[in-house]
Amino acid sequence: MVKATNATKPNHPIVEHIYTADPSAHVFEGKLYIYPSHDLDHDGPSNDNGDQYKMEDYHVLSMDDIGAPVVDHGEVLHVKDVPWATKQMWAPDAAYKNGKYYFYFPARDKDNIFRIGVATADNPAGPFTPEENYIPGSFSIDPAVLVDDDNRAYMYFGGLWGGQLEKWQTGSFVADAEGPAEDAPALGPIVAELTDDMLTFKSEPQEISIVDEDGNPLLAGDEERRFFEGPWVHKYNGYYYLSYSTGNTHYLVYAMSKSPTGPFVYKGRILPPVVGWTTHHSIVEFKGKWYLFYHDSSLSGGVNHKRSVKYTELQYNEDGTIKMLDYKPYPD
Ligand code: FUB
Repeated sequence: MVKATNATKPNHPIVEHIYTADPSAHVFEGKLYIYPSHDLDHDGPSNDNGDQYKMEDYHVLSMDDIGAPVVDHGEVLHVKDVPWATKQMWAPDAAYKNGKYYFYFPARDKDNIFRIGVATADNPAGPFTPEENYIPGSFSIDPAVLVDDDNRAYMYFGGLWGGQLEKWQTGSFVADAEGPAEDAPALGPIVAELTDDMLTFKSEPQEISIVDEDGNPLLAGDEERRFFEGPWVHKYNGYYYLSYSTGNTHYLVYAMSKSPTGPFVYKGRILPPVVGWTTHHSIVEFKGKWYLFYHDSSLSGGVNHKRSVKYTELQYNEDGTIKMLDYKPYPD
């Protein structure tokens, strides 16, 4: 199904015929492509493990220009077509390298453990053909891939609580592992360089350190600043910007580094809490302007697992820091 909506406006849902979340936006072939989660419209209960996020498939959306109608390219991958996956197709991302498009997605494997898979296509709208197995050595959720200017590619991933990051502190999955004590360094997101074929990790995944202006690691009890989920890395004026959600305190925040693997220095907030529990975003440059793609639950009247993708322009201060945005769930 290919469906076009009416023109879009900043801070309004970009589509209303399905619920969408976790938007990863990229410019491919001169257009904006958005790779979101596809939230199921169900009325089941919610819990802290995220069982309400029962997604089964992915759609790809595109816009010829900011404000143009959105094309829904239809279902591009379904869990039933992924040999290793069983459920919960959460926040995805896509990348382009060497003439091919790569779609990265987390899902639970047959042991109920979140892993990250990859699927490929010859064009950005898919459909995508999954690899037989998940990426060896992958774990947790929320993959985001940066193909750097030197053509090296890095995957950033990880998420606490339902995203299982706490359970991998020893390097293996420990089902009953808890997070660090409040006065211990917080868990950071994970980075792994991808192999040239973009299908496996070139190096052992490593934890990213996020520090304050004095170089001290953010602590696990610092819940308004520490990493929770949804890492995204973009580049601007020679700096790498790592932005992420603080989860249970509901902010989008960011940190900066001169290196793609950090350490990153915490800088501040990008977006205040939105309607709904989760907040998840991407940042993209298109035709000389910068945009934040994000989601909220305004269209569903606040149902956490029925979210809608929106976008708004993002601006920098002269020193390279990001101007914090206002948020209005129901703008004019
Ligand atoms: O969409 C399911 C999960 O909710 C994502 O993986 C998280 O980042 C949060 O947005």
